[in-house]
Amino acid sequence: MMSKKNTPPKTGTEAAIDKKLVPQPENDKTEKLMPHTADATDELMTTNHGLKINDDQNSLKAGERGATLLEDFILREKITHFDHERIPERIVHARGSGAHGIFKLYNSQSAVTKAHFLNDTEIETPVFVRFSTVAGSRGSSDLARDVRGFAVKFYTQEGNFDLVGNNMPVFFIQDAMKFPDLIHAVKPEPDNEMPQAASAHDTFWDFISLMPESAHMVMWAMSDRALPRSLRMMEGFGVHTFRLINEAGVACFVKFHWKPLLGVHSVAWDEAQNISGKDPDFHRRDLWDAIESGAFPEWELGVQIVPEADEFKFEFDLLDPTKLIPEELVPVQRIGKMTLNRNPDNFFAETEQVAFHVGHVVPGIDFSNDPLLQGRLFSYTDTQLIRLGGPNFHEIPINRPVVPVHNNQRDGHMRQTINKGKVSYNPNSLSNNDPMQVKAVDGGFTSYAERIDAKKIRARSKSFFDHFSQATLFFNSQSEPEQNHIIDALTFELGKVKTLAIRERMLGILTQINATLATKVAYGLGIELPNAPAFPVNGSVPADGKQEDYQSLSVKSTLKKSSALSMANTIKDTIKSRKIAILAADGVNDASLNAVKLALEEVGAITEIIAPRLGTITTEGKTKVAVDQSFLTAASVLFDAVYVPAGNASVKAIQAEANAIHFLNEAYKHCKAIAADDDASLVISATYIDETEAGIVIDKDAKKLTEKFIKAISNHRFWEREKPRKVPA
Ligand code: HDD
Repeated sequence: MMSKKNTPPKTGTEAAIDKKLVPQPENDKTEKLMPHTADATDELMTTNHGLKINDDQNSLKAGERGATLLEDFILREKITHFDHERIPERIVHARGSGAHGIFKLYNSQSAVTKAHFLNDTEIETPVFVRFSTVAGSRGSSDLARDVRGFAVKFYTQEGNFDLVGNNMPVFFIQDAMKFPDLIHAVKPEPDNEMPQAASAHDTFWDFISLMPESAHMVMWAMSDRALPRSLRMMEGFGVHTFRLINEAGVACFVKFHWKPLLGVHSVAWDEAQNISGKDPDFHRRDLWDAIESGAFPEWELGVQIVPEADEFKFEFDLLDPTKLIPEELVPVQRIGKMTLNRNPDNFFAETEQVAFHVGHVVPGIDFSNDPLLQGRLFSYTDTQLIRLGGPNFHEIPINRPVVPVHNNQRDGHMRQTINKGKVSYNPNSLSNNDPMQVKAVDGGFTSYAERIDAKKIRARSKSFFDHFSQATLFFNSQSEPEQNHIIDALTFELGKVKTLAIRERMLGILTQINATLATKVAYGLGIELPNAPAFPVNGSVPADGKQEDYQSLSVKSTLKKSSALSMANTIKDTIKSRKIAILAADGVNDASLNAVKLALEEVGAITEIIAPRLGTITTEGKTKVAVDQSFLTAASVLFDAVYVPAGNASVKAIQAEANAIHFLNEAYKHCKAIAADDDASLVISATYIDETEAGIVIDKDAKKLTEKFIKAISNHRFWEREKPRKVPA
């Protein structure tokens, strides 16, 4: 019998059919459309041209100790390919993590849109999602204070629909004309390329202090939303107002939302900075591990629908991307669920090469005139041309729609499709006009026939001039700890700014948002609070600029608070996939360890045993238990909660271990749930932990302890403990 090694190598298509394809195929047709994965298991090594390789260890030399020969085409092919392995990173959102999944609709939205995937509840639409930070390079830390990108590609039966959003519902600027300026300002400064992945520097705040329209977004970016606990615990927003169009051609406005089923949670700033050192891949790892372990992340897709007739009924302009529609005014209807259930096979091929574009829409979804959105409609294809090297990036497997593509576009760099026949134009008679354009009734895309009758003008609508009312609404809607975090973040960021005039100008903006906020930041910076400047701020108008572009209207939001804006009001009913550290050593009490460990795991939490050294620990009952991490490799910032079980020898060893005491103190400082068996309270007494405070659970009874501990972990954090700031660590 011929061995597998002797069979000819499989074609790409055959190899692909052996494996799950990208995105997961639903039938033979889609499978054939995406025959691009390769699995080398049990395969022979060849050059890129199919020649079997005999020696992959040595280059071809003139004698054993001689020079390498130019003739060595195998070496040259390998090195040349290696030399070209990198492509330019994304100009923004360079650092990202991706995952595959599916989207399933709850109930038909045919009343408002004709998009098939939002009409038919039977359809499971494959998706690929890429989360990202904005400012940092590809190798930067996940835990930078930053906006997170939340880009979803729906592979629908009518073509790809990309919802390219962020984890914040508004943006810094109102017009795409200012995007390069914003990004130049936030990126590392061009003379010394510092700081990496941080907005805490002069150029960012210089720009922001001159752009009052960014006030609302700055509140979000300085809030804990910029420090997510996990990508799985972030909201997502389409940001702009889009349009939905139904079968009858009736349009309405829509804002898209993603609501995470695990709730919206963040980490503390001190913690974020620590995580950046201990595990810069914290978010990427968390997403990967959750999917590998079957704890699939889920979000509900929400829509806020505004009939066209209501376009002017709000205090703000629906086209202004620095404004959100408060959920109190227009509730978010949850219409379907996205589940991420498969990690990419290859980071480069999928996560790095995926190309999103706000202009990828399907019939039933259309744009509004938001000037930021309009500029984005140009930018995304343009950026792929340089990044992915030419006009055929749509042929890269991750970017291919799951439906066939036919048109008269031809050739270009790295063309994959082999188009048959002579005809590449339309109209034609030689090929019966194929491929034929499609009538709207048969699914052909038609743009919404919005009536436009206007003069060409470079200007901004006065309805965009209210820059502060929603910034104030956001700040006022936060809980007290959340407000304190915003004050601390601004004090930190502006504290890193060297130019006094920039700090002062920013304080001028803060006074327009909230007097207490401005006073507290001014105090932290040790400078006098300036009198609130009336915009235009001195020096903010370019020599040839138009004064009115920089004015701000003084508008007060009628709504005083919006509860959806505060993470304090998020769901707190689960500890699924939360990471709990158990600090133990030889002599740990079996019952005290096992009862709590099992109970936590039963409700979906992940436990890890941290001990003085790796290997195993021996329990009081002489059982050997595997250690997951030592105090050298573990850090409290990588966990959600800590438990110290009983057992005389174990308790003594933990109490004597400086790193264990630091671990507990740090978890306490970061306001996490901490539990200890009553018989382990010796350990607690060696720390700064105040046993009487919220989130500290000490009990002899394992059952009672677990009940209280689980409740405490699901609360996420006890920010009220932060105030006294007793922990110097
Ligand atoms: Fe953008 C990438 C989100 C404004 C130009 N943007 C990019 C990504 C996300 C967003 C999530 C990463 C996609 C991925 O994972 O590959 N961008 C936004 C949001 C915006 C926004 C929510 C405002 C509401 N962007 C914006 C403007 C412009 C761009 C105004 C230009 C006029 N964005 C780009 C880009 C990027 C990009 C340069 C870089 C890489 C890419 O597109 O594919 O074209």
